[in-house]
Amino acid sequence: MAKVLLQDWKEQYRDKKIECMSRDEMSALQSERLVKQVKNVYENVSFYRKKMEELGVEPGDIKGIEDIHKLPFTTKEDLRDHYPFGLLAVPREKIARVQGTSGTTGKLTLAAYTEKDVKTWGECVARGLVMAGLTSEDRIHVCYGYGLFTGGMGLDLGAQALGAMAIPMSSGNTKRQLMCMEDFGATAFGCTPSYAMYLAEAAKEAGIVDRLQIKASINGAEPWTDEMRLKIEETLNINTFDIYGLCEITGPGVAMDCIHHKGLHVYEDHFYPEILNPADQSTCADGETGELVFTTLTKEGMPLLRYRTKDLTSIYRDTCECGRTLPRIQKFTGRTDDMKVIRGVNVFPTQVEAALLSMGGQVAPHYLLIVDRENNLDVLTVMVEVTEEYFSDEIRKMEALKEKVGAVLKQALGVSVRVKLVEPKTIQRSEGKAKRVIDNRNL
Ligand code: DLL
Repeated sequence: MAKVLLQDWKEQYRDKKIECMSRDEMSALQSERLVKQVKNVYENVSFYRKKMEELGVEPGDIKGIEDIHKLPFTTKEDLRDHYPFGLLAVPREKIARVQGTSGTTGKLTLAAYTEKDVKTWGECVARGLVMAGLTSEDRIHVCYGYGLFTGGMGLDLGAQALGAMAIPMSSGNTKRQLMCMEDFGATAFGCTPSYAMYLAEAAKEAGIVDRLQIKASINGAEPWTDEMRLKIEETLNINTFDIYGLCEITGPGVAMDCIHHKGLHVYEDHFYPEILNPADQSTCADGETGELVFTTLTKEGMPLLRYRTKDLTSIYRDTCECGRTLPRIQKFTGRTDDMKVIRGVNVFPTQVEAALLSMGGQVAPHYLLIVDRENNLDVLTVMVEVTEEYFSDEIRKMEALKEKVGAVLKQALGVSVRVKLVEPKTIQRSEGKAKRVIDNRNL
């Protein structure tokens, strides 16, 4: 535990040439890579040849990155339709690794990587680890799950590329996690932010925070707010960093934020980002929220053109205070599919999180949204945990707190909610991605 203050931070770069490249040079590099990639998928992936033919586009029409809008989109449904290996651009024996993600229903989404893709993946994660101030001397405790999910393997590959020590804990068994963290002298850890919060609370409760040597945590795989970041940082006295990725593009290591926390730097030399209006797919201006769409510029195994992530964010391209010119996508507000429309109002779980954390410690950042339909009307119930400190048997006190939470949430969401206060530690903790919404409406 050794949080470094911004004024004492010494910025380091894994690949300064790329990370601080001028816009013109980056565009030239992206153009060269895109032209090559389009030719590759046209020749080797029948799905893309067909899609391009339907649009009347030939590889020769793509002369540079500015022509990207002429290319077809790819959706998760396309991946499902061609599951498991229908979108490969290389013979199957060239695939060195598959990873996946399990949706809540149906088949999983599978992604395939060649040996070179795996190397690029590790290199991109290592860029982020260096951004978090880590070096080959660090010991990185990985409590993302190992398996088809990319979290465990991704952080592990990054640690390997950096030459750091990887501690492959995988998820689960919090007591054992904390014991190993302490015994092995881990200096950094990676897991979902909800689990990081849980681990932090457990470490505090066990009275071991001072004995840990952790200085940074690398958290991602689900949306979280700045308020949650500050809470984890404060509890463990560390710096935390937001890491983003998806298995279709590469796992963690598509983007990560630096100490300035002004958005996540996208490794756009490999993954070209566009922000598009979800309604008509027109390009959003910088700073305007839309759907994040990626084209993989260097991927060999399963390259994707204009992949619709369904993640909502905005982008800024000015140079960051850390010196990087890599564009910054903002903390995610949610996904087009985890947004709930309650009586016509768009509601994201992260809005609830930010509002609860603004209440000065009366309630914990553990919550669950339950959506029902009663008499043809949407009803949103928010289950909220009261902290040990504020929990009371006095009904009057709890009623007053409930009213206060209701007012704060109504103000934040623009829609009234039913609040259900629950005792500390009653909302189920997740060791992976937290489930924040239950929608019973059968929409
Ligand atoms: O969640 C990869 C990952 C693992 C990222 C570990 C970071 C750390 P998937 O299982 O394919 O891959 O899920 C991808 O998770 O489209 C987002 O909706 C969400 N997501 C990932 N990182 C973040 C983040 C991994 N930092 C989906 N903030 C993505 C918000 C995130 N959402």
